[in-house]
This record gives sequence, C-alpha cells and structure tokens, in this order.
Amino acid sequence: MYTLYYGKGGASMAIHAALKEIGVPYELVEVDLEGGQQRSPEYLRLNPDGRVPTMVVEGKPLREAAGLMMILADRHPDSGLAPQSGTLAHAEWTELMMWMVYNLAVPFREWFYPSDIGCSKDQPAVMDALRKKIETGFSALDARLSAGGPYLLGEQFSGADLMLTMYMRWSRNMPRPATEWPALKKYADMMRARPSWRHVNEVEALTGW
Ligand SMILES: N[C@@H](CCC(=O)N[C@@H](CS)C(=O)NCC(=O)O)C(=O)O
Repeated sequence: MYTLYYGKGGASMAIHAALKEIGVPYELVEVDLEGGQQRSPEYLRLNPDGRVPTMVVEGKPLREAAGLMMILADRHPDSGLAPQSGTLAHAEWTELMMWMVYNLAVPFREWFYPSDIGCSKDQPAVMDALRKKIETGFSALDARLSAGGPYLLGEQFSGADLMLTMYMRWSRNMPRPATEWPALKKYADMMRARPSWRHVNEVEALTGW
C-alpha cells in the first residue's frame, strides 16, 4: 500500500495518475498548500523540503515527482509506465524524464517560487528568462511529437506522458500556454481524455484544464 501526500494540482498530480494507471491500492492524504500545511513540523518530518509530493513506500517517505515516477515504474514493470528495464527504449525514457526535469520542472518551480533563487515576481527580467526557458522546452517537445507521436515515446504511452501533461497544465495561465503549440494541443486533448487523468481531476476537484 502506498500513501501519497498531495496538493491539489501540484507536482503530485502525475504520481496520483500513475497510481491509478497501475491499479494498486493507495491512500491519499491532502496537504493544504495554501494553508501552509507543508511547513508543519509533522509534514517536514516526512519531507524536509516542505513540498508535495511525498509518497510513503513500505514505511519510507520518498520525494521528488520524477523520482517517484521512476520508482513506481521500477516496482511495477507491467504497468506500462516505462519500457522494459535494460532496453534501449528504457534508456530513451530515462533520458526524457531527466530532460523534462531540467528543462521544465526546474524553471516551473522557479517561475512559481522565484524566492527559491533569491528573486521575486516583480523582476521582469527574471520572469522573462524563466518563461523563455519553459517555452523553449515546450517548443522542443512540440517538435518531437510532430515528428513521431502520439506519445512522447511514439506509439507507447509511458509515465513521461503523465509528467508532461502535468507540466503543460501548469502553463495554463502563463503568457503562452502549452496548448498554443499545435502538436502539444493535440496531445493535451488526448491526455486529458485519459481515464487516469480524468480521475485525478475529479478527486482533486480541479477546474480549468
Ligand atoms: N522538485 C519537486 C518540486 C515539488 C514542488 O515544487 N511542489 C510544490 C507544489 S507544485 C509545493 O509543494 N509547493 C509548496 C511550497 O513550496 O511551499 C518535485 O518535483 O517533486
């Protein structure tokens, strides 16, 4: 049994959807991010960064969304979250997961929390640079999907698609949302219809995407 500590629409979303894809039993615990529950002493004991997600695996609290996706893929090799371990396709998946961490997850974190890098949202040069980095990431993935979709790995769905769908959702109120790239728009429409994604939206009571 896994326990997922999640915040509505947060970096826990892809992991929530992955648990649903796998079909294992899991417990959900909501962390009230707006109320600051992530900084409570109890939560900091589970996740010293004070962020979501945290997933408790066999009693061990683990963090970092991309890492958790890799852990779930490894523990559930038949789930379809990753190609078979040891294959070239799996190597490509690992590369893609890490590429998205550095090119999307990190600038997104800084876009939403510029204080992490000692800045504020009132610094247009900083915010423009972060936005540009995110948009460059989306452009590269739009080109990748145009060249060979419908999923990031071509014909094969994987947990990387849940990660990208989550990152894309975060851009919905940005100056250029991910859905403004044609291949990403088509991809978003496909992924938003996926039962696991719809389930997460329902359970987390999300609106707007
Ligand atoms: N690198 C972490 C980042 C997680 C993260 O930034 N989570 C946000 C929600 S999307 C959070 O917990 N924010 C609350 C805070 O930082 O106070 C991951 O990918 O898991």
